[in-house]
Amino acid sequence: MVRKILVATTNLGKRREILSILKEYEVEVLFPEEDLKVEEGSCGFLENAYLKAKAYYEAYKIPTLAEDSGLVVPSLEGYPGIYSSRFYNLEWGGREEPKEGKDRANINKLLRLMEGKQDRRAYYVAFAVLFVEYGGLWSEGRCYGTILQEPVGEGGFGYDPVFQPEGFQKSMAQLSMEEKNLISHRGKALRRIMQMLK
Ligand code: ITT
Repeated sequence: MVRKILVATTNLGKRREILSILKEYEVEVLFPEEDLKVEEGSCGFLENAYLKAKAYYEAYKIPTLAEDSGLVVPSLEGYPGIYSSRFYNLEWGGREEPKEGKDRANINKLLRLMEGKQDRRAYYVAFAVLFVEYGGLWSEGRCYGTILQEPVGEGGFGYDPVFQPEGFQKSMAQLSMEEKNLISHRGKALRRIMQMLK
């Protein structure tokens, strides 16, 4: 029986959401004391989630949950995709100075590249991996929506101010954390893993 889960992420926005998503399950959630430098692979989200979970599991020997996520925009050939966290610094599409922080620089670049695009559809995707001694579990969650013309709202993190989830007239950053977790890629992926664990 898994009673403790180490959540392997350095991203504080993810940490807050994962804590809240896992609240309804009978597991103690732990965070690592130090951040390990984990090299990303070349095969995409699932491989990256697996590599993070495995590295932390090997260091701490506690069942470890990691996720790799991002924003996929089909009219931008799938970018920012696996590069979502450092999109601003990617040569593809031109670099953006992180004067007001990385999240803002990522958003500025995205809005610049979306100028004049008719097709503003996008989706968030999260691949979650739970690594345990005798094997592992993985799941995928998605959240569909569109890219707004301007940032709105203060909640969430990352691209949330410019992402309008399907069925809402608000940006993801205008939803409460509970509302976001109900529909988010992360909420769906994590609840699936916890269902499988049961
Ligand atoms: P860890 O690897 O330590 O978990 P990270 O932020 O580098 O942290 P990822 O490589 O998975 O994690 O990158 C995810 C990026 O995708 C994140 O930094 C945001 O830019 C974006 N993203 C993912 N989920 C998001 C969400 O719910 N809201 C807004 N942006 C999100």
